[in-house]
Amino acid sequence: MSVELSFRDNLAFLTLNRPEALNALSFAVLREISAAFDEVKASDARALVVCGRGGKAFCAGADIKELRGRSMVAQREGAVFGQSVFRQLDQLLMPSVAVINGYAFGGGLELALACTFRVATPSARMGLPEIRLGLVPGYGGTQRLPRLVGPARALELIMSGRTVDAAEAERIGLANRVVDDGDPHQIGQDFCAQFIGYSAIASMLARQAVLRACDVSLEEGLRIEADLSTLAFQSDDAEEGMRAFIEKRKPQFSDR
Ligand code: CO8
Repeated sequence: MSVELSFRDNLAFLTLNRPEALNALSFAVLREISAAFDEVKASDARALVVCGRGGKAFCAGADIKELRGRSMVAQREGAVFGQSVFRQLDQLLMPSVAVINGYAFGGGLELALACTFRVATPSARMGLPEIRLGLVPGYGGTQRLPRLVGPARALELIMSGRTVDAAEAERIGLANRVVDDGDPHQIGQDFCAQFIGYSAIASMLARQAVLRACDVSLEEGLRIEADLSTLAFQSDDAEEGMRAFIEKRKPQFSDR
């Protein structure tokens, strides 16, 4: 198996395990990732950590050896398939965090872009180098990168194919944070610790509101926010959170 899925302490860990090819995304690997996302969706994990085994790469992108010599129809189907797999991350009720140590190129960076958060170690190197292969990103990079870093920066990175190091990634908002090297699972777990203790309902509704912010007008977005924040008030967790504040104690959230 080129994809390992494990569960620990309320978290799911998806680990790309094809280090001999720098965890490159063959179509077989993409199918395994898709099945793993389905399993995560059906679990009671509160967050998903995505990382790569081998220490050298998170993921070096789509499997270039497999992409050559295919028909245009097959390439388009491949792009749509890869997009649909990464889209599964948006549809999870829980947030996801990519732990990027080493290379995250092409489809590998697109996988990280589809996660809710990105944490980089100092060895992280990121980019969309497709232009250097005469290609264009096909797994969501042209759409998610500008939403994250703005259209001018995204265009520069996509049209030059240049590599961004960890410090620059953090500065331009591509990475949420740079942390010391270490075990990727532990890094992911430490990052998730800041939000997994809160109500899963409030967390899900807040994430949905922000995810939709980029796709709709401000007016529509404010309507969505009013609806989702009103919905949050209906939860037992909201009642518990406000009561605990007044009673000066720590809230006990139940995800109801
Ligand atoms: N695909 C297939 N194999 C790869 C890939 C890849 N993306 N990246 C690395 N490998 C393999 C190498 O071929 C090599 O295998 P072997 O030993 O059998 O030759 C092994 O991994 C180790 O790689 P290197 O020897 O190259 O390691 P280096 O440390 O010298 O270099 C790099 C590391 C800089 C990361 C280098 O491997 C590299 O540049 N890789 C390619 C990065 C890249 O261009 N990624 C973008 C790919 S295109 C894409 O992602 C989207 C295409 C559009 C999708 C549309 C869908 C239909």
